[in-house]
Amino acid sequence: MATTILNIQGMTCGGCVKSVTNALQREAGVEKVEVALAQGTATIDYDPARTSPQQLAELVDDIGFEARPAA
Ligand SMILES: [Cu+2]
Repeated sequence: MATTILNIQGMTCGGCVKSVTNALQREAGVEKVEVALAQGTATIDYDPARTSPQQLAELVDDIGFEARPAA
């Protein structure tokens, strides 16, 4: 299991947090998602054999936000 942090732009309310959380949790290999609205981040525990930070960021982009893996 690995952990990654995504920086996410465009989240403004609890509904956004829920949308991002749901999108990430649907992805195979994602174990745990914690979205912090104030910081604009998502901390994700995932199986590196099944998904990647880049792919997770794309999922968030797909629902209308702008995400990129924190360096
Ligand atoms: Cu919102």
